[in-house]
Amino acid sequence: MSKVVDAFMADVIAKNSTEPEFHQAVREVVESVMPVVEANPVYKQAKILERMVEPERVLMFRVPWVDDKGQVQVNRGFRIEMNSAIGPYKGGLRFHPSVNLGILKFLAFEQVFKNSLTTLPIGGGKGGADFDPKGKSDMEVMRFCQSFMSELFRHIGPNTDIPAGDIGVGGREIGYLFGQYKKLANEFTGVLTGKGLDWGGSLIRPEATGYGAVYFAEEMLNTRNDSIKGKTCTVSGSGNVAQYTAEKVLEIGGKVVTFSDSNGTIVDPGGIDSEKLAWIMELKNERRGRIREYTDKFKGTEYHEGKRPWFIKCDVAFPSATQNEIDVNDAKTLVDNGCYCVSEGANMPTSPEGVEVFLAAKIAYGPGKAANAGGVATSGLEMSQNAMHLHWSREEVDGRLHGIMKEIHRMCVEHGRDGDFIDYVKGANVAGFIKIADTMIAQGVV
Ligand code: NDP
Ligand code: 2IT
Repeated sequence: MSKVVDAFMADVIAKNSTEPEFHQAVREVVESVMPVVEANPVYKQAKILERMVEPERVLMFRVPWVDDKGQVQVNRGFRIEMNSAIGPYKGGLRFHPSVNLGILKFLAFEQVFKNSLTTLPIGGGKGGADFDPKGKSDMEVMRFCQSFMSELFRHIGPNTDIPAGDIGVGGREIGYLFGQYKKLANEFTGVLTGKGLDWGGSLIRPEATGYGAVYFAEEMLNTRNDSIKGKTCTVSGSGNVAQYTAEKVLEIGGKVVTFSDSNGTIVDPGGIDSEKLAWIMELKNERRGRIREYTDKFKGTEYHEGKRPWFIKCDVAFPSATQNEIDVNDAKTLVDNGCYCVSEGANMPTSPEGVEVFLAAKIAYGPGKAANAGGVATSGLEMSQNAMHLHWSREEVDGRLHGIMKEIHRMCVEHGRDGDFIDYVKGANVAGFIKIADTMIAQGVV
């Protein structure tokens, strides 16, 4: 089987030579699903995998804007419309200086399988820009968002392509993007998700990715007659996903001991309680400060410049920052220190060698496309509410989110069980793949 995979990957690499993250994401899926493809001549004849790795459409555009000093700035904007077999393109926008075509293609590819797992009718896409919101004024962010949407608006729509947030794109950015879309399209419609509550947003959407990652961890632990209650958890990042992961861990009775950002990690051996978490939320979301400030505010805590949280002993780890933030050594350190559950809030946070370490150690390892699917699933619920011109209660949305995470877990178990062990990587990839592949066959060669 590995020869077939290598031959397939050689073509993907030759065609997309400068996109290592895309190769990484594709290889992981192809390794899982090649046995299914080889066993089903229909998939082979229809060249399903070959079609899946080719985006349906790639948009790349200039985003010019004027900064507060009156200087003209130019960024590069993208939207990858990856696969619309089961529904309109759906996926977030990332604003970060590291954004390039390959990173967005890896994210769009992951999104296709993730969205398939949500049980909802949503295809996959991703977009963004190499714009760095750090240190920019509100007005600069607004002007950038307006310029970005001035091009993007002609390509998206509530039944075509529905962007949302990701790194660097939260409620503030969605507001500016929505305002500009509405002005240009002359239409008030659910074209973005993650909107404010007063203008079509859904309750629980801000919380959904983090809550979902904890629900998924709890499902994985339940298969081992265990729970997060009383467990020590490490969380990386300090943005949207990290914050609501911590909130749900605390609610269940776990202890959160770390947060981080791209500069370093804070460690609070006594545990980050809900008051301290509220302080972090205010620091990050209102004052847009850095996580190191935590150690000035709270005594008996540590800041480790340039470090990620994985050297801290824990039972459960929630990587919630970015791709490849757990390398092979981090994975070994986690396992050696007794970590036995990893639930990925971030997209592809573990390197392939790190994943091998987790699988070899037979820990409960939930890959991002399953564990963090609660965010996009709740975006799907926001779309349903917009389509019905209705607003569901917190309980209604959270109940549906929880049910979807349980169902994703069930599908992973169905397709990933190997004796007593559950290989969630295989389970998620195969379950996500079959639905898309069968749909592509039903719809013909398009
Ligand atoms: P935010 O922008 O709210 O927060 C991102 C956090 O990650 C920040 O603390 C940031 O630190 C840190 N981070 C970002 N890039 C890097 C980097 N290169 N190295 C180290 N730290 C970094 O984003 P989200 O919380 O929304 O997203 C976090 C992850 O979750 C991403 O992988 C995203 O794709 C994924 N995700 C998000 C969903 C959502 O609904 N928002 C849904 C599913 C997955 P700093 O401030 O220093 O940049
Ligand atoms: O990676 C992701 O799933 C997201 N950033 C959320 C996408 C969405 O459309 O809500």
